[in-house]
Amino acid sequence: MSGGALQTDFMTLTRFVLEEQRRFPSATGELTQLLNALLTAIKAVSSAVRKAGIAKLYGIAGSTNTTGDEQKKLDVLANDLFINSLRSSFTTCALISEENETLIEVEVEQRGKYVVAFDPLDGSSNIDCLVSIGSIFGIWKMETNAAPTDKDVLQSGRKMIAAGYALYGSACMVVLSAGNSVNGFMLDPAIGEFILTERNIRIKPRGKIYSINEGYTELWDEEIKEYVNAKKTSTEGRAAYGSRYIGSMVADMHRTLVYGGIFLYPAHKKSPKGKLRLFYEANPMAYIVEKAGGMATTGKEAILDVQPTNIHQRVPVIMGSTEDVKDFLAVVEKHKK
Ligand code: P6P
Repeated sequence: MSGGALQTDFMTLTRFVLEEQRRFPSATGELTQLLNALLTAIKAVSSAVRKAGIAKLYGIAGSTNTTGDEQKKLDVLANDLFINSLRSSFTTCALISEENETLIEVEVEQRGKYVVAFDPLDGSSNIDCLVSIGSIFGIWKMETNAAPTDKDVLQSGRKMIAAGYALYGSACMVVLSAGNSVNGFMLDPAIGEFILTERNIRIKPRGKIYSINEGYTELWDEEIKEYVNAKKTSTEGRAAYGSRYIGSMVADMHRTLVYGGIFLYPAHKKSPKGKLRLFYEANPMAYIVEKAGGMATTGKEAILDVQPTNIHQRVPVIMGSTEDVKDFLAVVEKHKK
């Protein structure tokens, strides 16, 4: 039929995950149930973000979170949406949120086997000026649905069974991997479903864009200065890289996934461990990048191999196209000598 005819056979995110999960005999459908709960929260956040100006949801909530960031009204709203949706899905036993100091336990009668770490609204400093923001999530599966202790949840990103993010930009898109390929699903507001639009996303082996906040240049270690200068300098047969920095990790990382290149939020003199959080920013993004064929490192080890010591710990983040990350690691190696 001609273009524009009504679709009658949508590949929705739910259907895609169901079909993918059925390849695992042990699959119980619980992960699909969990992801549906996540999608409900994401749709509600997307709706709130789009009408924030009208609903007077801009501005600060008058409180601060674990990071010490002033919480925006939308931060608090998004956090409540994620917690309530996940708790009532009967699939989770504990939640880790950027907005909550301590581990969020799920009541025994609602408990399942999954632990979800999430940043409900990442990049909230950009909310009031309409720059793209996002939600980030990582999912681990416990052996039992007993109430996990902090120690139980302190698992490396290598143990995640799924991860992804939602981008609230010119459209609302969810990028997800449930252990195999990375796929992009665009929200069709007309039917409230996430439709598969980018199958098997692969990151280019080398890009042409570097992404870092150059306002911190004087605070950087020497290897970062040397690496960034090298990206700014054309060499035989290779033009200087372009610079792009949005200040919302989800937006900067989605561009890096789609166009290739490298995103860096390194440690610096004022943030000796880096700024970004391991559980709900670095790990999920590293999972997606690695599943899409890229690399994600702290500069010392793969981000997914970091053995966590607390649920809000920070790590340096360098991730993106493999060749660009390998260039960085070569500079680090050189500085060791
Ligand atoms: P800076 C947003 O606050 C965030 O957590 C990430 O989304 C983003 O990559 C980073 O911080 C931006 O930090 O110091 O460059 O403003």
